[in-house]
Amino acid sequence: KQWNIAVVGATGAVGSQMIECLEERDFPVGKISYLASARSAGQVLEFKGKPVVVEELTRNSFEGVDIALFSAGGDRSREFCPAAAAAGAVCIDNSSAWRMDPDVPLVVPEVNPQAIAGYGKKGIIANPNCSTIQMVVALKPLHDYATIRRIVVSTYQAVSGTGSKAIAELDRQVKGLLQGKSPDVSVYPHQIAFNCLPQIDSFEESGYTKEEMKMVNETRKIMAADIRITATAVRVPVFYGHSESVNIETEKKLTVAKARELLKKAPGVKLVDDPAKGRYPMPMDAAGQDLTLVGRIREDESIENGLNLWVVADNIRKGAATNAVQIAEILVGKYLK
Ligand code: A2P
Ligand code: 11C
Repeated sequence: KQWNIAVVGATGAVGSQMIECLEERDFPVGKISYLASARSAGQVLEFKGKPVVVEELTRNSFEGVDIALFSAGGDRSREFCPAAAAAGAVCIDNSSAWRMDPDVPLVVPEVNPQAIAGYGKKGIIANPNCSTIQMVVALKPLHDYATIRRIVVSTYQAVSGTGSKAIAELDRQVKGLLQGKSPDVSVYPHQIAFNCLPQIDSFEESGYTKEEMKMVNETRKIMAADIRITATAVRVPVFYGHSESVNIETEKKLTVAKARELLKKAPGVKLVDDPAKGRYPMPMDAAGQDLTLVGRIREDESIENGLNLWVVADNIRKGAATNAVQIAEILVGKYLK
């Protein structure tokens, strides 16, 4: 059977990767529609070599659509997911709009595929934040074995997480600065080229950013409601690939050797941990593929049962588009008729 798919935000950084993932993974697509803002309507893109004209997103865009992949920002998801669901489409939403809704499953296929079963309540399944996805892919096998009690995570996040305007801004700033020009700063509050910004998204009253609190709340919803977790999220001048320094405290002792053994066979994970040979995960290796790379595994000698890890993945692929398409694959394989 083939399925009619709508890609909402088809012209964006994540939307265009969703299209590529559908092609690469040979998803059984019947009709495909590309939706974006009025600015892009009429633009011609392709699907498997055939032209597809971009249409303006409206409430009437979802007639006959089986699955709508949303990545056009939270406001569009809030406004249009209910219309798409009412028209009979299942929405897989990459924005943060619906993630914490108790009637919306928040899914990472390697971690909690069973949650997809609850898709019918609102007709919406949420794709977690990119920094959450790669962290729980790496931690789930360790949690199953040793029960993680506490996580301390610091992120090093690529500009592609912000979207195509931020990719262009880093590119422009680097080129301009190398020519001695003063940089234009528009997407981020400060220059991002040759700099690090300890702010991703806006600040909450607590002093944490929204990005940091997404990691806290989403991890609890996906993996374990009672896990203690604290996060610091930092934007770095990298185009593709988020990196994370993750410290965990476990209930049961977890040695480096055991962690490596568990991660070697974990779904979606590639162990890259040979420090003597200078091998460890780097964003330039993670970019363009779908696995979460894990390395630099060391015991945290400051506590009884602690481990440090370095976790890297392509934020646009596994952190967004691939995860959404994997959810769609399970949905059509197991749930949709
Ligand atoms: P458009 O290209 O027409 O602006 P990115 O995350 O790379 O910035 O991409 C955002 C995506 O969301 C783009 O496809 C963009 O379309 C789409 N988008 C932004 N605003 C709207 C809107 N008001 N209605 C529909 N799509 C939108
Ligand atoms: C970033 N993680 O790297 C963000 C992007 O909630 O889906 C994704 C924001 C989200 O900037």
